[in-house]
This record gives sequence, C-alpha cells and structure tokens, in this order.
Amino acid sequence: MADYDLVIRGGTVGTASAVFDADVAIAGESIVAVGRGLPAGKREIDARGRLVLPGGVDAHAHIEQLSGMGVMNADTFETATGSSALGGTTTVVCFAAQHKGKSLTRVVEDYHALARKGTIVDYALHMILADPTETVLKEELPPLVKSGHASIKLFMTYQHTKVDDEQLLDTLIAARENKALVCVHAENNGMISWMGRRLVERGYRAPQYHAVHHPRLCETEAIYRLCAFAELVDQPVIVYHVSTAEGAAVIRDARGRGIKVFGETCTQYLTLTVDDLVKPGIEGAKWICSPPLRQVSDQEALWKALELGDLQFVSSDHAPYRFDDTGKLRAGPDPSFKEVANGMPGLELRLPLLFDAMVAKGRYGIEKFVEWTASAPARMYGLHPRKGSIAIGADADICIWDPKRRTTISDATVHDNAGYTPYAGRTIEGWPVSVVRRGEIVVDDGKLKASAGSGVFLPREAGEAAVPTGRLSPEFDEARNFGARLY
Ligand code: DUC
Ligand code: ZN
Ligand code: ZN
Repeated sequence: MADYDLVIRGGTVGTASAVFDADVAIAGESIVAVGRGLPAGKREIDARGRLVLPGGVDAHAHIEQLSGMGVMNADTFETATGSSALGGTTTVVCFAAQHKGKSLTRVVEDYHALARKGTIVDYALHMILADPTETVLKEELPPLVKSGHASIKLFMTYQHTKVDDEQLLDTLIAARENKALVCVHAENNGMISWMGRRLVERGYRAPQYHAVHHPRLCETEAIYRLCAFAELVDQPVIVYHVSTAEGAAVIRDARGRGIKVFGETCTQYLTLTVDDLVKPGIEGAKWICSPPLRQVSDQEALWKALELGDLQFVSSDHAPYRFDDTGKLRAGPDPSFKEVANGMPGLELRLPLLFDAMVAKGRYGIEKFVEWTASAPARMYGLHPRKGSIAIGADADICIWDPKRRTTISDATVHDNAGYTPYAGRTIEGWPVSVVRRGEIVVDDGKLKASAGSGVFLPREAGEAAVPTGRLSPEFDEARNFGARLY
C-alpha cells in the first residue's frame, strides 16, 4: 500500500512536452508518482474534466518595493503572494532593490525579513544594483550569489536606479566572475527624459503621452547597446519586458550571431494596447507602465518571437500602485504623465489571461502555455528541476484548472492591493480552481487556505543560461595582440 498524502485523480496532466491522462501522487512536499490507477492517498482531489498543470513561475514581480521613481508599491508580500496563489502562480522571483549608498547585503536581508513574514508562495530574489561600486561588486556580491541570489537586475533608465554604460559593463564582468545572470530594463534614459521635458513644456500632460515619452526607438537602441555589451564581455543577459517588434528583432539578430541574450515579455504587452491609455481625464494613468503598451502588430510580433524562441517566457512585471494619493496620484489629482508611478498589477491574472489567450482561444497548445509561464522561467533562473514541471521528484506545485470556467474580471474579483485591475470588464475562459504548493492545498475551490509566511526561500545557483559562450569578442583578442589584458 503506497503511502501517498495526496492523489490528484483522473485529470489531464500537462507539461511543456506532453499532455496525457494520469493521476499524480504526492508524498510530503514532492511529486512521487505519475500514472494511471495509482493507489489511494490520505486525501484525494477529483480532477475529472480538469487540467492538472504545474504551478506558475513568475520571474518578474515587484513586491514591497520602492520604485525607481521613489514610490512604494501597494502590496505587502502577503497581499501580493496571496493574489499570486489565487491565480495559480506558486513561485515568484521578486526583487531586493538597492538604492544609492545602501549596502547590498543589508538590502537583501531586509527583503528576506519582509518575505519570511508575509509570503504565501515560494520566492527567490533578484538583486537590483543601483550603486555598483567596487565594494558592492567585489565584496558584497560574491557571498550573496553563493548564498543563492544568482541573478542581478539593472536599469538603464529611472532616476533613482539607472546605471551608466561603464557601471553596466563593470556589473556584467562581476556577474561573469561570479556566475550570475544579469537581467536588464533596457530603455534609453536620455531619449526618455528629453522627450518628456519637451512634451510637458508644450502642454502634453495626459496619460496617453507617456507612450510618446518612451518612444519605440528608446527600447530598440537600449537593447542593441545591451547586446553589444554582452558580446564585448561575453556575459549572458536577459532583456526584461520586451514590448516592440523591433526590440524582439534586435534580440533575434544578436542570438543569430551567437550572443547569449534572452528575452522576456509580459502579459500586458500581449493582451493590452496603447489605446488603453487613452481615457478621459486621468483614468488612463492606471495603464501607465514602462515600456508603454504598444500596438496590435507588436502583440503579433511578440507571440511570433516566443514561438521562434527569440523570447523565452512571459512574466507579469507586477508593479501595483493604488489609484490614489499613495500611488498613481501621489503628485496630486491631475499629474502629468511624468509624475505617475509606472506599473500595473499582474501577478494574479497572468496565468488566467494567458490561458484564455493561448489555450481557450485555440492559438497554442497546453505545452506552450506551460513552457512560457512555468518551465522556461524555472530553467532560466536555476529553479529547475524543483519548480516549473510535473515530474517525479519535483516540488508538488500544481494547479487544477477548470478549462471551461468563464470569469468576468472586475476590480472586485482580484485580490492584490492595487484596488483596480487593468483588465476589468474582460471575460476569460479557464481558471485554476485549486492550487497545491509543496503538497499543501493553498487554494481550494477559489478560496485561499494558506497562511502568511508559509512560503519558503528558494536559493538558486544560476541556471544553464548564465554560462558564458566562452567566445570573447574580437576586441579582447585585439587588446591581447597589443599586449593588454582586459580581464
Ligand atoms: N516599469 C518598470 O520598469 N518596473 C515596474 C513597472 C513598470 O512599469
Ligand atoms: Zn523594468
Ligand atoms: Zn519590473
């Protein structure tokens, strides 16, 4: 008699490579058997007519974080990760965000303290470096990477967090030495601030001008520059939240030349457009994010880029700000687009929106849905094989989907602390009705059952993606020919 704690029985299991009918058995926190007619467990979930898919892995979420514009976001770890679990995402990679002059070690400790207290799903941390001094890179970074923080995030724009080209290169080299991965918000800062100043001077203040403020070219240019840096020092990079066809094309071109560059896009760039910014009064501020929302033709190009493997996965870039004087309207009731906090909530609805867009609408199969929302980010960030798949030995992080359930989204149906959702009014098909995290039923028929602090930290070694190609750029060989060593 097998000693299973939980058996999910009679469902259709989906992984990134196959869809098949099977029971899934769990002992303790792990998946221990996948097959038909498994022996009874102490508890059972009847999954007939349901899909049994891995819990989502959202590798880009801002939680209890002071933004690059200096605004505190609206969620605590408890509210963000509670909403995440309700939407089927059982692993979140969020940020320990350094601001200038701060010790990185201290910053990481502080975010762990917040997460330990509140998190409901399992979490890992990317380290945002806003001040990559020699002390930070040489003394603080190595032990932090060794203790499981194997990815670094850099911003090429935003007043409080941007790094310049030399700092970016210094950080890429340090990441290379420590075998860490570097993720980058790639937009040209000068272009953005120049455009913003001229627009506001001429009286263009409404939310819709945010899209003009961040022109498409500022993404194209910054991604190109980042790829050149990655090539120069042979350090893999991940481009965050690619929003344009041209941005994806730059990545494709760089990958074609053997540069190790990867790309993420986000739910909002696949499911919303710039037209959502155009609303009466200040309402459009709810849709202000950076990069801005783009065109339907960009959505098509981003799906294609995912299909071709130029981009590898889809995150939420969850960055919630309330539509009041604590968040979006912090500068007053009628701010210019420049004064509005950038970002929108997205942790809870990432999986349901993408399931609807991909599977329910018949555009892609379940395998691609699982790959882009769970398996690929887990592999990319060193969480595989523990997270991102239904496989023996993996953590039992599982969503039981009702593929036919229709939900009309409203501000009242979401559970984060933003107070609104950019998707209100939309009806979508498919919902993760029950969610298991490390063997525990954390969502039971749409109700949250887990307590704050029950998620755990996931220390990571950098994944395969972080390994350099081993090919230094010709500039390095040339330097050597002249008798110089650059590193
Ligand atoms: N832009 C960012 O760079 N981060 C958070 C959200 C956003 O819109
Ligand atoms: Zn960003
Ligand atoms: Zn972000």
